[in-house]
Parts: sequence; C-alpha cells; structure tokens
Amino acid sequence: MKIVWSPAHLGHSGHVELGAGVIEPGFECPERLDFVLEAWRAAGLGPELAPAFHDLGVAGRVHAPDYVAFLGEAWNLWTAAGYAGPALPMVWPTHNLRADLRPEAIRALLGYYSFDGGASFVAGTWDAVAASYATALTGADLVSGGERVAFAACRPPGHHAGRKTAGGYCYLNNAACAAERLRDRGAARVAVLDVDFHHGNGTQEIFWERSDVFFASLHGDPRTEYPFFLGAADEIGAGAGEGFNLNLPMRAGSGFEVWGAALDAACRRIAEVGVDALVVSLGLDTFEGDPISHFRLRREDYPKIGARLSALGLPTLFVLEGGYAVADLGVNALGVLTGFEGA
Ligand code: OKP
Ligand code: ZN
Repeated sequence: MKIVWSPAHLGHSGHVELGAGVIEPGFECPERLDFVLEAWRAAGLGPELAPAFHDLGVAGRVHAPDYVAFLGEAWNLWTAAGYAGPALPMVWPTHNLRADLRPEAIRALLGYYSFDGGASFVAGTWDAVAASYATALTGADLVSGGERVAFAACRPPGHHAGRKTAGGYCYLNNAACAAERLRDRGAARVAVLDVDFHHGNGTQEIFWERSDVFFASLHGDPRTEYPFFLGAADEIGAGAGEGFNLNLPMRAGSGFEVWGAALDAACRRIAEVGVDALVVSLGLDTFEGDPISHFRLRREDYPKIGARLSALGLPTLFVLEGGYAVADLGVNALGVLTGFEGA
C-alpha cells in the first residue's frame, strides 16, 4: 500500500477554534501527522509519495468556485485589512439574515463562507489545504490506476466542508473531491463511507441530490454531538439522490458491539447499491481515549474495521479525517490499514 502526504501541512499551525467559553489552540494539530508517519514507518507498509500537481478544477465542481477562490485569498485579505493573529469568523448569515448577499469586508466574508468558528486561517493554511486536496486526488489516481488500496494522509481534514462553507477544522472536502475524481476517471458510482466520530455534514450536503455517489456515515448522535445540525437518521437524500444517503447515528458511549454492527449494516448497503470504488473518510476519533469525542472503540477494534472494509472487495481509498488522541492516532490508523491488507 502507498501513502501520500505533503510537508505543506506543517504551515497550518498556530490556528485556534472557538471552544466552550474560550478561544483555544486547534485540537487538529501538525503533530497528528507525525504520529501517523511514525506508525506507517514502523509497520513497513509501503512507499511514501508526495502529491502530484492538481489544479483546482475538481474543487471548483465539488465546491462553489467563489468559495474556493475565497479560501485562497482569505489570509491576504485579513492581513491587508490590518488584522493580526488567526482569522476567525464572528457573524453568520443564519435563519432570517441575508445569506444571498455576498459582503465585502473580510470580517463578514469569513462568516459568509463558514458554519462555525472551527476553521481559522493562518499564513500557511491555504498551502496546506491545497496540498491536502492534491494528496486526496493523488490517492484517487492510484486507485483508479489499478491499486487495490491507497492511503491519503490529508491534513487539514475535509468532511465538514460543504459546497461553500468551511467549519470543524475543514476547508476543502478531500474525500468528496477524491470521489469526484474517481468518477471522472471512469467509476460509474462511488461510495463514500465516513467512519469519523462526527457526522460528515459537508460530504452529505455535496452529494445530497446525486445517485452516482452513495454516502454513508457512522457518527455520534447529532442531538448531543457536533456538528449538531445535520446527521439524523431520516436524512436519506433528495431528488435523484433519494435513497443514496445513509446516516447511522449512535448514542455517546457506544462501543464496538454497537458500532461494529452499524459498520456491517453500512457495508451491506454499499454492496446492495453497487459501486465501483470506495472512499473511506477515516477518522480515528471513535477511540475511547479521544479528548473531544464520545465513542469507546479500543485499539484492537481498528484491524477489524479494516478487515470488514476489505471484504467489500472494492478499490479503496482511505482519506484521513479526525482523531485527536494524538499519540494513539497513528497506531489506530495503521490498525485499520493493516487489518485491510491482512484480510
Ligand atoms: C472535526 B472532525 C472542541 C470542540 C470541537 C469541533 C469538532 C470538529 C471535529 N473545542 N468542535 O470531524 O474530527
Ligand atoms: Zn471527527
């Protein structure tokens, strides 16, 4: 198996997020990838590749083109306006406010193009985001080029990023872009299976009305867990996409007995739907030691996840999403990958 990663992720550091009563350092930190790479090397699973160059064409179809352009200029607009420190949104056009009017001030644009205060910008954010996107597309090209499986070690993650909104540590939706790329390169239908603790609200939104990309997500019940405002079981897609969205929310405290049964249900549905390739939004924040999440998976559960996914028999791209028990992240990620390879 090949891993794709880029050192450009290192520039996305020193960013902050709105916490409960505080502005705090991002849980989504550069050290996360250090632990992934350390575990990768220890497992001796295969070669490390840098991402190939990819233009923003796929991003411009998955996301609104004006949103992609904004991500590229946000930091410059922020510093040109004389602000220092991480660029955080502060006003959002929700409910009865005018979301149809694009404002001019950078302070307002940050809210126009986001849904929460969890995706701030620092000087290196855009280069990291662009490299993370290229990492996902490079991984997709390995799989469409005939590799059984590949691992796109993306940072920052992507699954919360919607058509024109950043949030939850996410800017461009790497997994959605990879699925789109797999479609471009000949897959008639692709499944995106999101096993991160948090609902993949961005991926759901992007493919909501599409039947060529089936989306399934296993996650903490949004009545009590982030992102709160999407991810209920009755969300099944609309229009041509009706029946091509599957949410399996589970209560906080769920362990592998419950979670593994949901994984099996999602896998059976993927087999029923019939797809040519699989993209796994691989969050490891289902781990019992995760500081911001509330499932109770253990280290020994991760290889079982890989084995179950492997049994689908599909060309598979793993795309890294969350996981904040930093020192355990690499071992748990490699658990999934070695479980997949060994199956
Ligand atoms: C991103 B991904 C801590 C609260 C955390 C944001 C969670 C984003 C998760 N201050 N809120 O799905 O792992
Ligand atoms: Zn998560």
